[in-house]
Amino acid sequence: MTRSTARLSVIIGSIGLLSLLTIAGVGFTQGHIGDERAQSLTSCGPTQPSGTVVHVTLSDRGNVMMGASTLMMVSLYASPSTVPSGNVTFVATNVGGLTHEFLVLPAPRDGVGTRATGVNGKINESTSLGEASTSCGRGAGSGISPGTTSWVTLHLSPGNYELLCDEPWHYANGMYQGFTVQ
Ligand SMILES: [Cu+2]
Repeated sequence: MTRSTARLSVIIGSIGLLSLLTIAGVGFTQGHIGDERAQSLTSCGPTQPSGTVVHVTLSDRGNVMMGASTLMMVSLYASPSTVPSGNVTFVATNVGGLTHEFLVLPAPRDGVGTRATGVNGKINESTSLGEASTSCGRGAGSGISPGTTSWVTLHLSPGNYELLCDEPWHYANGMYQGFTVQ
């Protein structure tokens, strides 16, 4: 058993307890977060988006810290998920309560969701084609704050891609989606 496998086992063993804590946390804070979302969602976005526009929703429903790792309910939803080749403008809006990112990478050989996660909870971003990861602005940055939007335009060839968030442990908790360029 490798060190990372051992760590994964510990995490999986804790899911039952953490799920209960997460559900309790969501129930407690839901109303408050909802109010904040309504007030903080801004209208920032690209003024003249190039090519096909893909709207990406980044969301979460509370989280629980445990040592260096975090388990959470996070999701990434992009629509449409199939587009023609050429310029694609991704407009990513964070409707959750945590900071998120948005990255575009070629799909991994073994399929969407199969990337290895390092001990820091992040994937290897070296093949990233581009990202929208700033608050109310275009391109890379230090993350998309709750209630804000980031965007990026990429020229994509036909193929299979993976859209993901690489805040620590978000990918490992399912924050990715397959994306097809025809
Ligand atoms: Cu995220």
